[in-house]
Amino acid sequence: MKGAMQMKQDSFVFKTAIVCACLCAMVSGTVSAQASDSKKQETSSKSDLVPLELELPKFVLIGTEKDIKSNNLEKKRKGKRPPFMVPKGTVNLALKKRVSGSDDFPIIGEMGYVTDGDKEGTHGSSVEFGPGLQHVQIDLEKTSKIHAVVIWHFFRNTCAFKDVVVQVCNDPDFIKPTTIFNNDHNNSAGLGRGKDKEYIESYEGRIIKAGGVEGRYVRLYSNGSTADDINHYIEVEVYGKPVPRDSKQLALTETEQ
Ligand SMILES: [Ca+2]
Ligand SMILES: [Ca+2]
Repeated sequence: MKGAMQMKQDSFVFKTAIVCACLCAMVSGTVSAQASDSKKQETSSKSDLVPLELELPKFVLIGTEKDIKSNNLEKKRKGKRPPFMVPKGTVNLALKKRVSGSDDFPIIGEMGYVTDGDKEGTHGSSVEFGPGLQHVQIDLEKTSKIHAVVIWHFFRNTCAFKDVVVQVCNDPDFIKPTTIFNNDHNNSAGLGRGKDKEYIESYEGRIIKAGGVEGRYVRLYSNGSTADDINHYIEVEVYGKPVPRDSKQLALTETEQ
């Protein structure tokens, strides 16, 4: 009788062990499948990235390169600019789009120069706004997922612009903007203290990382440069993709591509 009881207990222990082993295998299988899926997603999202291709204007520098004195200037880059990766299909959404700003009457040039596609550093290619904090604002016309903003302020002589703040917002009044760049280290512009560095202007333009932030409007501030008090803009490009609002718009976007 005692032997039969022992056998019954042994059999129960054995069955329990099998059930546990099966459950463990299932859980482990699920976990490894999830890990594999996430690895696949990571690999596929990385393979969807391509280097941002920019059409650069001709190099131009009037006079000689000068030393700039600023306690917030970044170190000079050595070698070529590393590739900036963006998702495939990313385009310049700012081209020919409407520009407004803090000063409707520029000293030289017109608002439209900011997005007219002319990036050359030749005389007459930049729009110039007066002293003090000024901004320009580009209306992309649709809420867009933005990956990079590229700025050419002025590169005919060596200079770095002050209080450069770049923001993205879905509201034209920028009530709750997302700031993607801010080199106003002492908050003189009153938009918050920025951690980014001032940089020397170049014909290569400055690529600002936007990280896929969504918005329809892009606003760029500046407050003169190390050369003078004028706020120059040669061109601004905004790289991204419109955000499809519904399947109809998605289909339309795909057809357009
Ligand atoms: Ca232009
Ligand atoms: Ca400042």
